Amino acid sequence: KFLKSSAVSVIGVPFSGGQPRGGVDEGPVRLVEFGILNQIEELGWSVEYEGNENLDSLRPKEDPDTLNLKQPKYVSAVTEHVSKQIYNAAKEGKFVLTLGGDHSVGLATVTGVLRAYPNACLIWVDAHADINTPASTDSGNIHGCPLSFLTGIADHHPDFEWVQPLLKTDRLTYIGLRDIDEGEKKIIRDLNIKAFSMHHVDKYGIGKVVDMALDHVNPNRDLPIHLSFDVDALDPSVAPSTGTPVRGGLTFREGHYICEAIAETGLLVATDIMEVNPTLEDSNAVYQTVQVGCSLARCCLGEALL
Ligand code: HAR
Ligand code: MN
Ligand code: MN
Ligand code: MN
Repeated sequence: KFLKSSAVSVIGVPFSGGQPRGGVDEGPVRLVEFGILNQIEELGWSVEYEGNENLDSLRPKEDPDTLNLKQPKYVSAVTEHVSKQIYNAAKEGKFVLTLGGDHSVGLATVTGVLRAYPNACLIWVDAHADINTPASTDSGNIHGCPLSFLTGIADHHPDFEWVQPLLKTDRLTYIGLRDIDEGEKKIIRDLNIKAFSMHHVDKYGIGKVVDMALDHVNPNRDLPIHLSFDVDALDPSVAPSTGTPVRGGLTFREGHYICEAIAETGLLVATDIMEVNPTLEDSNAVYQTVQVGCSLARCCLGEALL
């Protein structure tokens, strides 16, 4: 309904500056090596991929912690830059598939998508809520903060002046949460953000949870959808190679069901596959994690639809 062609723009963001562990910057290249581009082509899409850009040139000479945040200038420069790539692809009516990289890159994807589609809703699939503010973050890792900037609840931060509060809190919903900081719980409660934790997945089943999530953010099924999928939403037995695994996550099928059901709406315009870190755990774990990243992406692009 919203896409103007059957082109997918694949944007690799080899970036790890939003958190302390190296290796997540190798996520995109490993997903591509595994064959994600050909797999998407086999589904009938034309694929545009410019390669993984070298983001090192955006690294500032000095980047002191500022108002609790670590590497704020680097994260800001990379995400502002990438947001423009994503906007350009989205406004041309291409499906945008972003391969992370850590989840600070959500600043870029959500901004780019919402500039192109101001009414879009966001489904954030994650073990974590990623809505800490500079004031509430304990870790200072910006991958735990993107949604506070995007919703405008973050306190002012001099390095993130470019980020506009384009995301209304009633257009945001979560699936898969199970490791939320106290400050984040308060934010979610105070702002009435619709969140489906693993408790809700257990209670209602994934089918009902996705229906309820869509009913909340997209009640008439007429708005574009952006899906941001952090692979740590999956159980560590399914996606072990990620920086902050948390037990008790989504099964293989639950993760894929989310992608399939959203694809089935015909409203999905952008997907992020984030936090694949192919340097963590053994080679079998890496294989499993990269493979699941690819299959989630394919399901978003209609693989399972009959
Ligand atoms: N809430 C914690 C923090 O802010 C952990 C954050 C995130 N980890 C992620 N993001 N992988 O989903 O530091
Ligand atoms: Mn995340
Ligand atoms: Mn996470
Ligand atoms: Mn935590």
